[in-house]
Amino acid sequence: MFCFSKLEAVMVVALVIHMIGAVFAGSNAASDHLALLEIKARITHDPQGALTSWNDSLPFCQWRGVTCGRRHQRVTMLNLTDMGLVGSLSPYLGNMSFLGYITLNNNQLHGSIPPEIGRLYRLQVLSLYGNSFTGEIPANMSSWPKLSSLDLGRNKLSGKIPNTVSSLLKINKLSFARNNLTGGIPPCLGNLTSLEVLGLCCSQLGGSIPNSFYRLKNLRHIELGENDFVGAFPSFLLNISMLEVLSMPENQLQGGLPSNLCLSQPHLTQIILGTNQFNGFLPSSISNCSQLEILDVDKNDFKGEIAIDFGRLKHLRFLFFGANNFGSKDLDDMKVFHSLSNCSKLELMDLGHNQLSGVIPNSLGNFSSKLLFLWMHSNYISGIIPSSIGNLLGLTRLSLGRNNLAGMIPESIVKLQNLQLLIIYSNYFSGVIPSSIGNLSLLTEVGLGGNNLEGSIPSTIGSCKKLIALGLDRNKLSGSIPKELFQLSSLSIGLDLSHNNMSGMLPQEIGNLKLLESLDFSMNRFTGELPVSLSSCISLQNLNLSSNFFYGSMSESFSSMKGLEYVDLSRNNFSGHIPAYMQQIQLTHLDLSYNNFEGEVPVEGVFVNTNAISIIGNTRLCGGAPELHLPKCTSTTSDSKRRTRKLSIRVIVAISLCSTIAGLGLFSFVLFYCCIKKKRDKPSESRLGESFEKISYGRLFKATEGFSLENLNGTDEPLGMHLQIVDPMLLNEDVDEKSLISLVKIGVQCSCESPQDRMYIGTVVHELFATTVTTRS
Ligand SMILES: *[C@@H]1O[C@H](CO)[C@@H](O)[C@H](O)[C@H]1NC(C)=O
Ligand SMILES: *[C@@H]1O[C@H](CO)[C@@H](O)[C@H](O)[C@H]1NC(C)=O
Ligand SMILES: *[C@@H]1O[C@H](CO)[C@@H](O)[C@H](O)[C@H]1NC(C)=O
Ligand SMILES: *[C@@H]1O[C@H](CO)[C@@H](O)[C@H](O)[C@H]1NC(C)=O
Ligand SMILES: *[C@@H]1O[C@H](CO)[C@@H](O)[C@H](O)[C@H]1NC(C)=O
Ligand SMILES: *[C@@H]1O[C@H](CO)[C@@H](O)[C@H](O)[C@H]1NC(C)=O
Ligand SMILES: *[C@@H]1O[C@H](CO)[C@@H](O)[C@H](O)[C@H]1NC(C)=O
Ligand SMILES: *[C@@H]1O[C@H](CO)[C@@H](O)[C@H](O)[C@H]1NC(C)=O
Ligand SMILES: *[C@@H]1O[C@H](CO)[C@@H](O)[C@H](O)[C@H]1NC(C)=O
Ligand SMILES: *[C@@H]1O[C@H](CO)[C@@H](O)[C@H](O)[C@H]1NC(C)=O
Ligand SMILES: *[C@@H]1O[C@H](CO)[C@@H](O)[C@H](O)[C@H]1NC(C)=O
Ligand SMILES: *[C@H]1O[C@@H](CO)[C@H](O)[C@@H](O)[C@@H]1NC(C)=O
Repeated sequence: MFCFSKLEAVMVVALVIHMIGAVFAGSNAASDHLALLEIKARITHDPQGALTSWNDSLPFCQWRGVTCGRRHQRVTMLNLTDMGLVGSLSPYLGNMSFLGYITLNNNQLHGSIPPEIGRLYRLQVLSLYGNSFTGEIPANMSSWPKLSSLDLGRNKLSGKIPNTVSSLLKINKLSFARNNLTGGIPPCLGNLTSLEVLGLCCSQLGGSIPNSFYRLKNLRHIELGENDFVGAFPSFLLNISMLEVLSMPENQLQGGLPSNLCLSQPHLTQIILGTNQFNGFLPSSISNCSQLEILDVDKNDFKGEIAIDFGRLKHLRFLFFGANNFGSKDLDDMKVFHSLSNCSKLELMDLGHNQLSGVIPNSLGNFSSKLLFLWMHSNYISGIIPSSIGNLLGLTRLSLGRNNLAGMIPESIVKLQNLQLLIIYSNYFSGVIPSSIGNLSLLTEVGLGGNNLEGSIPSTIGSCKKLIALGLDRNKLSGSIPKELFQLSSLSIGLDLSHNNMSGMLPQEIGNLKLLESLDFSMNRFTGELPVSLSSCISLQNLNLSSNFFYGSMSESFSSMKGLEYVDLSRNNFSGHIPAYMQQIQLTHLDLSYNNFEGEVPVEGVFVNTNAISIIGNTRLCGGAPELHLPKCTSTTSDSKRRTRKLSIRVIVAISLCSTIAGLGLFSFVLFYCCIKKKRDKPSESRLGESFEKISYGRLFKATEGFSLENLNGTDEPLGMHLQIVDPMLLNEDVDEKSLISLVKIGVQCSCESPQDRMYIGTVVHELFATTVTTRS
């Protein structure tokens, strides 16, 4: 018989607990020491020397990033955040049984998360954000009864979210954002009733948002964007009164929004529902979200009057209503501006691509001077631009294209000294282009096409030294092109003067446009021979000179424009032979019709594809591909000799001219091979009008290949390889490359938990690049 006294019993129990503890974790100070050494051994690269202190000259409790408990020499905290460590994570980590906090954020740890970590039953915080862990989320979490924060965001984890996550009953913050997870949200997540922050954005989870979430009464942030979720707006969210951030953009959610949204959610600061399939009216109850800073419903199918009383949303900073069907033909939709005049913090406003009508009220000028972007293109707005627009001193981007606006371009825009983008194409503006446009020295993109503007182009335009795109097409402009325009060597995306009534000859200065990709002077009354200096426009991809009175033959030196893809010289009086170098250029379209070209049509290159070329209306051509059905060439030897002589004279003229223009030829070739090999998007009108694009973090993330710092810090690869930027100037200038790096670093710091960052990055990208960032193809 065993018979213990009370004291003995207590001692035995204590001993057993001690033994179990020791056996279970294999644990003592020595094993912690060993585990740390094993962790260090798996680090293959330590750029900051963060682990040099991990050596025998110091007790391990004093090693950098290691914290021990006061009473015992056991590791309680391991914090190796932002150290750039490369390597994998040792399973020995699971032996440090006193660990309460593990934060290894923003390193480059790869491989799987060792399941042994599941043994750390004292764990309260586990944060592995911003690494490259692969494999699945470790499933055995049931031994983490104290875990309050689990962040595995921005890794490369795949597979499903394990059901065992529902055993984390104390959890406040849970993020698996920015991984490659699939298989939907497990409904048992609804059992985590302590949850305050839930980040699941930017994976491929799919499925619907589980109803069990109605139990998450303590939620403050819920971020479910970019996951292909389907279904209706989750109505249980209306019962979560502490909610501050509601973010579900870029899914396939549909149906209407509940009419009582916001009524019991006084703390909401962000409602982000952009790029879904929501429809119906936007509930006016949103007026009750008086703390709102971000309201993003763009790219949905909302309709009708914007019946929100913005006067009560005094903290509003970003308002994104673009690409919906807002508007009511009868009501004056522009009265929304009256109620917006109290929003003194408003920075970005996008109402573009809707059905809004009405007249912009004079109270526009009472708007926040913080307003940076005013985007209202593609609506039915009529009337004039009130001159009070000159009060919006902060404005950098103004897009009113594709509306029914009329009257003169107000002189008061001269006050908008920060303006970079002025897009008002496809309206009914009349009068002259104000010469004060030259005072807006920061302008990068100007789109005035498709109006009734008349008079000549003011020579002051030459003061807009940062201009990269200028569209003055489809107006009634006359006179010749001011020489100052051709001093703008910044022009890169496009110069479009087509469909006007402009005249005169093209000056030699056109050769300054070395970065220009698209030049369209078609449908005017230009005349003369093409200046040989055109051959310096080596970035040209798109050249349209059709329907003018140009004459003369094609200079041999134009063969330097090797980037040409689309060439239209039709309906002029060009003569001479079709130059053979056109066979060598990778043209996709060549229109030489209705000119006076003569002689043999080449048979290689673009001339093989008779669908890509047009040569009709040139009566003296012969030969070419059989499909052209041209007469056989009967050229005599003397004829062809004469031809070569003529050509060689031209070549000599071209060469000597070239060398007088400061040896441009060689320079051109260098530039060509440095810059032009990078493939860029084709320029188009839409580029001008819609270059404001909110770039989601996800897209930027993909574009930068996960902001991969290892590549960005290295000097061997140019940045252009990671981010394809449509503005070539930026690729040529160190300053902007630096800005890009800092941008990308902001991106690295920014976590999914902050959609402001998502917006902010979109804005910054936009501010920096003026154009769009596209994913590398
Ligand atoms: C060991 O760590 C100490 C303290 O950081 C450091 O001064 C010393 O250089 C380290 N020794 C080695 C061999 O890395
Ligand atoms: C972890 O280290 C980082 C950087 O050294 C520091 O900013 C952060 O506050 C630390 N975290 C904890 C919980 O001590
Ligand atoms: C978790 O899994 C690992 C490996 O399978 C195992 O070593 C560990 O004991 C498990 N932990 C728990 C609490 O089940
Ligand atoms: C994500 O997972 C899918 C399969 O589930 C795979 O095809 C894809 O390559 C993964 N993407 C990344 C970026 O790991
Ligand atoms: C979640 O809680 C419900 C009861 O609310 C229970 O039936 C269910 O088993 C729980 N699920 C998990 C995975 O724990
Ligand atoms: C919201 O809460 C009320 C009462 O608290 C309840 O009647 C209602 O069903 C809840 N709605 C949802 C969608 O959970
Ligand atoms: C705002 O909430 C109050 C009650 O708190 C309600 O009477 C009012 O109608 C709401 N406003 C809107 C526009 O829904
Ligand atoms: C602006 O706010 C004031 C009080 O702060 C309020 O009286 C006024 O009605 C508001 N204006 C608009 C247009 O809502
Ligand atoms: C603009 O604000 C001024 C005072 O700040 C006010 O007098 C004027 O009526 C406002 N204009 C409009 C059109 O609201
Ligand atoms: C525009 O610039 C010119 C020359 O720089 C200057 O004389 C003129 O006053 C400016 N106009 C305005 C309205 O600022
Ligand atoms: C175009 O300009 C010419 C003079 O250069 C003028 O005779 C003609 O009327 C103009 N055409 C139009 C449509 O304005
Ligand atoms: C704990 O870690 C495992 C690997 O996960 C090792 O195999 C064990 O030897 C180690 N135990 C001790 C006491 O260090």
